[in-house]
This record gives sequence, structure tokens and C-alpha cells, in this order.
Amino acid sequence: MSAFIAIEGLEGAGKSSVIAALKALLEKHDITVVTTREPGGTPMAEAIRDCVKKDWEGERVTQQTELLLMYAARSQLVENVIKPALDKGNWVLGDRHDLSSVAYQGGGRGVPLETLAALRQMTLGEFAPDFTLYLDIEPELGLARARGRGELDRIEQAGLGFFERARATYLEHINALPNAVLIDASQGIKAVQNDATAALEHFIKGQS
Ligand code: T5A
Repeated sequence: MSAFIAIEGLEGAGKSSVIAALKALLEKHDITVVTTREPGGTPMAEAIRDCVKKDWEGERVTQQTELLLMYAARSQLVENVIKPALDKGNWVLGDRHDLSSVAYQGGGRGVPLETLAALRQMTLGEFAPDFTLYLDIEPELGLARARGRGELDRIEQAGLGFFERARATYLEHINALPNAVLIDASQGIKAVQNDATAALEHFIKGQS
């Protein structure tokens, strides 16, 4: 048995620390874990990540370019890393996946959902996470945490309204997903990790 778990949420929600705790939990169950991040996770996808996060000195990055780069990176990662890992019986913990595009490019930038659906169909077909953990945080708090760990990149400088729309879109979609859990990420790190590991433990039990 294998499973692809996506960890979603705005900047500073705590996805990295949650993934470390989930990995430890899975390893206690003798499960081999592969961790990924999006955009990124293969040499080419990491190059796309640098490209998409970089500030191009006054050149406007169009919403179409940003969208296509996200799906190009995702296609590379899914075909070269995620599917092969799942085929070997490993579990995959993904720091972001397709729901990020729905929230950021769809909600944040205003790309129509039909456009996203067409691109998803072209690059992923029916491939989707088996379980999604969404770490919910107010943009102001998340961005303050992100600022605390370093300078904000091009996307992080998009403004509060962008992140408010992204969060609203996350909330709308997470409530409609069958295998998804929302976690209050405004709590302290330990509490967020505890809630996340409890949710994953519940998912694991349901698989056996
Ligand atoms: N993007 C991505 C799109 O627009 N579309 C897409 O389809 C995809 C896949 C990726 C960017 O690309 C965008 C979204 C992003 O803007 P990234 O650097 O990977 O860039 O961005 P994030 O994933 O958002 O990175 P962050 O590091 O900001 O988020 P995390 O992983 O959620 O946060 P984390 O764990 O690194 O924590 C950040 C800081 O907060 C502290 C940590 O110690 C750290 O300093 N922290 C807490 N402090 C107090 N209490 C807690 N509960 C805390 N949790 C973490």
C-alpha cells in the first residue's frame, strides 16, 4: 500500500515543521517516506522554482506564464518522482500540490477554474492526493512568520488581498474535498504538529 499526502497552506503556515512530524510518524509505522516540494523536487522543476520565485527586475510575469510554469514543474515531479515512489510502495509527503494552483493562481490571480481544470487534465489526468492536510492561517500572521525567516520573494510580495483571496479559495475547496482535514495553524508549532499527526494516524487506520 502507498499513499500521496499533500500538505497545503499559505506561507508561514508551518508546512515544513508539520512534514517533519508526519515523516517521523510514518517511519514509526515502518513506512518508507519520500518528501517533495512544489514547485520543485527534480533538477528541472527546481530550475522552474527559481525562475518563478525570482523578481525579474521590472519585467511583469504574466499570470499565464506563472500558471504554466507551476504545471510544468508539477508534471516533472509527478512523473519522475511521485508516481515511481508510489509504485515502489513508498508514501509521499508533498509540501504543496495542485490545490496551491487553485488557491494562488485561481483565487489569488483570478485564473478561471475551467482553465485550471483543463491544465490539470492535460498534465495530471486523474492523479490526485489520497489525503490532504490544509494548515489554515490568517495571511497577516503567516506572512509575519515568513518575514521572520527571510526576505519575501516575488509571489510573497503580492499583497494582502492576494493572500486573502487565496485563503478564501483554499477554504472553499477544502470543505468540498472528501479526504481532507483542516488544521488551525495559528496555534503553537507543537499543537499544529499534534493535530496533523493525529489526522494522519486516523487516515492510516482507515487504510488497514
Ligand atoms: N505557489 C506554489 C503557487 O503560487 N502555485 C503553486 O501551484 C505552487 C505549488 C512557493 C511559492 O509558490 C507559490 C506559493 C509560494 O508563494 P515556498 O518558499 O515553497 O514558495 O513557499 P511556502 O511553501 O509558503 O514556504 P514557507 O516556508 O513560508 O511556508 P511553510 O513551510 O508553511 O512555513 P515554515 O514551516 O517554513 O515556517 C515559516 C516560519 O514560521 C515559523 C517557522 O519556524 C519558520 O520560521 N513557524 C511558526 N512560528 C510560530 N508558530 C507556529 N505554529 C509556526 N509554524 C511555523
